[in-house]
Amino acid sequence: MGRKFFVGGNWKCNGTTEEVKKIVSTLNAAQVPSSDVVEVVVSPPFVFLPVVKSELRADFHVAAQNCWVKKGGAFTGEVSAEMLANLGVPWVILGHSERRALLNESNEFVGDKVAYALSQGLKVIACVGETLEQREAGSTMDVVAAQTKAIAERVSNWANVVLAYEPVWAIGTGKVATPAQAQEVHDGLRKWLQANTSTEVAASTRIIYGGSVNGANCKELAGQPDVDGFLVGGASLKPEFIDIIKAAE
Ligand code: G2H
Repeated sequence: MGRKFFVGGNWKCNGTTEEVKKIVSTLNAAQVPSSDVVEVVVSPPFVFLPVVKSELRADFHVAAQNCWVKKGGAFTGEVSAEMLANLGVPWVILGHSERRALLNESNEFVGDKVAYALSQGLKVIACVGETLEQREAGSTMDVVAAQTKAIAERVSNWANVVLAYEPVWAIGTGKVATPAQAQEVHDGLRKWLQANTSTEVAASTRIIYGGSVNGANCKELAGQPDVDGFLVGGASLKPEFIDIIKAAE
């Protein structure tokens, strides 16, 4: 089964209204492959979701960068999956390593969030990835498998899940994984899905790479058989994001 290339732009905690509008107008003017070839999703901070959603071209979509783990209520400062669905936000990024590390989000908590967001009709970009210490200790596959297992134990339908492999040592560091390093883990994740979910899920689930992807390194990474797209941070705030979208071709 063909997996449509997926390019996500994670704007993280950046931007003013003016800056956000400027990025949107650059995206709107860009000549990119058709939505039959590439799925493009940008993820502004919560407060900018409505303006980006209303001004962004119709063939690109938006994602939130997080949502609460269960139904909304007395959870000060949180944003619920129901609210995102109500706003017509189709996607949410969950389990980003910055949240796992800085906000102590455990594998189980991330798994619960993924399951709840899916139950509310959202599509999920679920992030996994090892630290440098874990890589050097030879435990990369064990780490990403445990992170994926916590999701798989709570989710039976993977149709609305994109798995993002983001090695922590490559995030925002300019130190991108080599194409071979990315392919090795993506292949390992697909084999894990094959063994622990189903042949169909393993064949159809997009596994995208994130961590210092830019206009110069995207093409070679995109050429790897199990790299089905990217989750882009820093470069998604710049015009070179267009070049990364074009790596789908
Ligand atoms: C990884 C990535 C986007 P960057 O966090 O999710 O960020 O491309 O800046 O490394």
